Amino acid sequence: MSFPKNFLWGGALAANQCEGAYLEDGKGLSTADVITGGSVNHPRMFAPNIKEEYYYPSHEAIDFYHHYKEDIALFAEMGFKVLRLSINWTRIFPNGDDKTPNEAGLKFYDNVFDECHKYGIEPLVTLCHYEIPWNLAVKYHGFHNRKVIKFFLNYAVTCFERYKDKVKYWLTFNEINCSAMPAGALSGLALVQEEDLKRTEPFCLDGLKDVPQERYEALHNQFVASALAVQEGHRINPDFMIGCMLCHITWYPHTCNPKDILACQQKDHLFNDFCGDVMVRGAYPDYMMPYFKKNNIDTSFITEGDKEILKKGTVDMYTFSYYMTNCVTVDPRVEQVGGNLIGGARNPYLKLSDWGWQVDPDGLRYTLNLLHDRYPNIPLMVVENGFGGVDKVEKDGAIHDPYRIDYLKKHISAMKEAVEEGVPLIGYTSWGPIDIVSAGTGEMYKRYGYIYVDRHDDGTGTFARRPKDSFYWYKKVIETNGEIL
Ligand code: BGP
Repeated sequence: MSFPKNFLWGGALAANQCEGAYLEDGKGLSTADVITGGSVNHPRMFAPNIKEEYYYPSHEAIDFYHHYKEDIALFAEMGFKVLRLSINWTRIFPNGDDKTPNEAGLKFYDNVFDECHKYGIEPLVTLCHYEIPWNLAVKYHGFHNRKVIKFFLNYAVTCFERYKDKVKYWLTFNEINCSAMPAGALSGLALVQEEDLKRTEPFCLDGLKDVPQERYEALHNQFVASALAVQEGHRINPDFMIGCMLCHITWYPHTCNPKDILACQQKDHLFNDFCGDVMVRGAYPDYMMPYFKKNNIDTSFITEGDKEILKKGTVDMYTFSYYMTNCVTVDPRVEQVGGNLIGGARNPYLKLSDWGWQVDPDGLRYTLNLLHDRYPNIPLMVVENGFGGVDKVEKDGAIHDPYRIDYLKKHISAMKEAVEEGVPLIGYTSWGPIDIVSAGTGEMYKRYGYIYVDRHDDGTGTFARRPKDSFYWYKKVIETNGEIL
């Protein structure tokens, strides 16, 4: 057994990390557009009063908005079967609460999808990837306000109707489970408080006040918005495959101390299982109620009507990002490491990437089996995975990236083993097939691509594209359906 014949090989992008053209053709300001660039040592900042002296990576990004034809042609050359990208809500509804959509924005994505189909590439579209219209954050306090459910639904239905014959695969919210954590600030669903909006100087994302009651209410409203969108999507085109998307951080107990095991199970419940259970099984899981009670979260926001909506709006597939694993321990002396938005205890068996993430291909095989055991009735898709590293352009223009090939090879091989073990995996879109802005640090310096982009953190560069060694390697992988790695 090997990868299924129609396996969806491809790559994944997010609008605010690649498009640029941040106010072009009627686009409105999004939450991502008011976040500055940073680095591994300098956190990104909220700087809503746009000023010349600050650098906002989303404003130009890699200018996919004007280069999409060239980029999609390169993806086609690699043999992509699928391209995951997000629609920027503010291209369609610049303020989020507008009465009518912006035709120029709708047209842009028509063009992008047509270009994909020209090469037989199936688009996989995320409706909300770490950004919402800034106006919704300011005027309504983002998803904390139930009115935003209506605005999201209006946006989703507008997209479903417009692209019903061009897009079959949809995801509602990117890494929705990050909104369950205080770190959800970056998710663009940031619950910026009124006092923060009055600040004239940039302020750190991590510095946002965390109000757990509001955080869980906002997450709940996203669940309801997603479930309603799933129902509407199926009404508009019964062939749609609509998925949830989670940031799956697989946790291991640091030791076999039962206290570590219990702490690990709780972490898993709160971070990984909770959102998946609501979206796949259609109800809040039992373990959340005692947690809410213990943490003084009033759950009266979960109305009977909402429960019905959640039950009727379960997803057709479970998709997730996988970059690394972390450990959990009750022992405060154990060294901590960073990770994708959330860190954990150091695993002595794993090596760290340049950005301090623990590289763990076997963990992907384990995770796929874990998820299939938990949700046996729906297919899985890995919609993000990849290696953020530093690339060097040689004098002759070549870019040798054996570290990236090594990472991807091992992870694809782990997926293959999981498929052989019976996991219904239908696709793989590696993260950032072309270099894009990093979400965590806002850098271009951290690169994931098979295609190099001449763009740098000081805003210089020609935007020229150039294949790296991994480009030719991934082409072969797709050509042989994962047989030659
Ligand atoms: C995920 C996000 C992506 C992305 C990726 C890599 O959490 O969905 O948007 O960027 O992580 O993270 P980074 O860009 O910080 O390296």
